[in-house]
Amino acid sequence: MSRTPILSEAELAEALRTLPGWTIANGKLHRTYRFHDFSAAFGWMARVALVAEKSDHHPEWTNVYATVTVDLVTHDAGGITSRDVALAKEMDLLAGT
Ligand code: H2B
Repeated sequence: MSRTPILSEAELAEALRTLPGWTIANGKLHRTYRFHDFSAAFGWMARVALVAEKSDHHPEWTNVYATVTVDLVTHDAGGITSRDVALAKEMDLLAGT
Protein backbone atom coordinates (compact mmCIF):
# COMPACT_ATOMS: atom_id res chain seq x y z
CA MET A 1 0.00 0.00 0.00
CA SER A 2 2.74 2.43 0.97
CA ARG A 3 5.13 0.94 -1.58
CA THR A 4 4.13 3.17 -4.45
CA PRO A 5 7.40 4.06 -6.24
CA ILE A 6 8.66 7.62 -6.58
CA LEU A 7 8.15 8.95 -10.11
CA SER A 8 11.24 9.35 -12.29
CA GLU A 9 12.10 12.78 -13.73
CA ALA A 10 10.64 11.69 -17.08
CA GLU A 11 7.43 10.36 -15.50
CA LEU A 12 7.10 13.56 -13.51
CA ALA A 13 7.56 15.73 -16.60
CA GLU A 14 4.90 13.67 -18.39
CA ALA A 15 2.50 13.97 -15.44
CA LEU A 16 2.98 17.75 -15.30
CA ARG A 17 1.87 18.01 -18.92
CA THR A 18 -1.52 16.67 -17.78
CA LEU A 19 -1.69 19.03 -14.78
CA PRO A 20 -1.85 22.65 -15.92
CA GLY A 21 -1.36 25.05 -13.03
CA TRP A 22 0.80 22.60 -11.08
CA THR A 23 4.54 22.97 -10.58
CA ILE A 24 7.21 21.22 -8.54
CA ALA A 25 8.30 23.19 -5.48
CA ASN A 26 10.57 21.78 -2.78
CA GLY A 27 10.13 18.26 -4.13
CA LYS A 28 6.33 18.43 -3.95
CA LEU A 29 3.50 18.90 -6.45
CA HIS A 30 2.42 22.47 -5.85
CA ARG A 31 -0.60 24.55 -6.81
CA THR A 32 -2.44 27.61 -5.54
CA TYR A 33 -6.21 27.70 -6.00
CA ARG A 34 -8.13 30.96 -5.78
CA PHE A 35 -11.84 30.67 -5.12
CA HIS A 36 -14.60 33.26 -5.07
CA ASP A 37 -14.71 33.49 -1.30
CA PHE A 38 -13.97 31.55 1.90
CA SER A 39 -17.13 29.49 1.63
CA ALA A 40 -16.19 28.23 -1.83
CA ALA A 41 -12.62 27.52 -0.72
CA PHE A 42 -13.61 25.67 2.42
CA GLY A 43 -16.40 23.77 0.68
CA TRP A 44 -13.86 22.52 -1.86
CA MET A 45 -11.48 21.54 0.95
CA ALA A 46 -14.24 19.55 2.62
CA ARG A 47 -14.96 17.65 -0.61
CA VAL A 48 -11.25 17.00 -1.15
CA ALA A 49 -10.90 15.85 2.46
CA LEU A 50 -13.45 13.08 1.88
CA VAL A 51 -11.51 11.86 -1.16
CA ALA A 52 -8.21 12.10 0.73
CA GLU A 53 -9.50 10.13 3.70
CA LYS A 54 -11.08 7.47 1.51
CA SER A 55 -7.81 6.92 -0.38
CA ASP A 56 -5.69 7.37 2.77
CA HIS A 57 -3.62 9.98 0.96
CA HIS A 58 -3.61 13.45 2.44
CA PRO A 59 -2.56 16.88 1.21
CA GLU A 60 -0.35 19.45 2.86
CA TRP A 61 -2.36 22.63 2.44
CA THR A 62 -3.05 26.05 3.87
CA ASN A 63 -6.09 28.25 3.51
CA VAL A 64 -6.22 32.03 3.74
CA TYR A 65 -9.72 33.33 2.99
CA ALA A 66 -10.38 32.35 -0.65
CA THR A 67 -6.90 31.00 -1.38
CA VAL A 68 -5.79 27.41 -0.83
CA THR A 69 -2.14 26.49 -1.34
CA VAL A 70 -1.49 22.79 -1.85
CA ASP A 71 1.63 20.62 -1.67
CA LEU A 72 1.39 16.94 -2.51
CA VAL A 73 4.03 14.37 -1.67
CA THR A 74 3.95 10.74 -0.58
CA HIS A 75 5.56 10.81 2.84
CA ASP A 76 5.92 7.02 3.05
CA ALA A 77 7.87 7.01 -0.23
CA GLY A 78 9.82 10.21 0.39
CA GLY A 79 8.83 11.80 -2.90
CA ILE A 80 6.14 12.37 -5.52
CA THR A 81 4.27 9.26 -6.68
CA SER A 82 1.27 8.42 -8.85
CA ARG A 83 -0.88 8.83 -5.73
CA ASP A 84 -0.02 12.54 -5.67
CA VAL A 85 -0.79 12.88 -9.36
CA ALA A 86 -4.15 11.14 -8.82
CA LEU A 87 -5.05 13.43 -5.92
CA ALA A 88 -4.03 16.51 -7.93
CA LYS A 89 -6.39 15.42 -10.71
CA GLU A 90 -9.22 14.87 -8.22
CA MET A 91 -8.61 18.33 -6.77
CA ASP A 92 -8.78 19.94 -10.21
CA LEU A 93 -11.93 17.99 -11.02
CA LEU A 94 -13.63 19.12 -7.80
CA ALA A 95 -12.48 22.71 -8.40
CA GLY A 96 -13.91 22.58 -11.92
CA THR A 97 -10.60 23.55 -13.52
N1 H2B B 1 -0.63 10.98 2.95
C1 H2B B 1 0.44 11.30 2.22
N2 H2B B 1 0.42 12.39 1.46
N3 H2B B 1 1.53 10.53 2.24
C2 H2B B 1 1.61 9.42 2.97
O1 H2B B 1 2.65 8.75 2.97
C3 H2B B 1 0.48 9.07 3.76
C4 H2B B 1 -0.64 9.91 3.73
N4 H2B B 1 0.48 7.97 4.49
N5 H2B B 1 -1.70 9.65 4.52
C5 H2B B 1 -0.68 7.50 5.14
C6 H2B B 1 -1.65 8.60 5.51
C7 H2B B 1 -0.23 6.68 6.34
O2 H2B B 1 0.42 7.49 7.31
C8 H2B B 1 -1.35 5.89 6.98
C9 H2B B 1 -0.89 5.18 8.24
O3 H2B B 1 -1.81 4.96 6.05
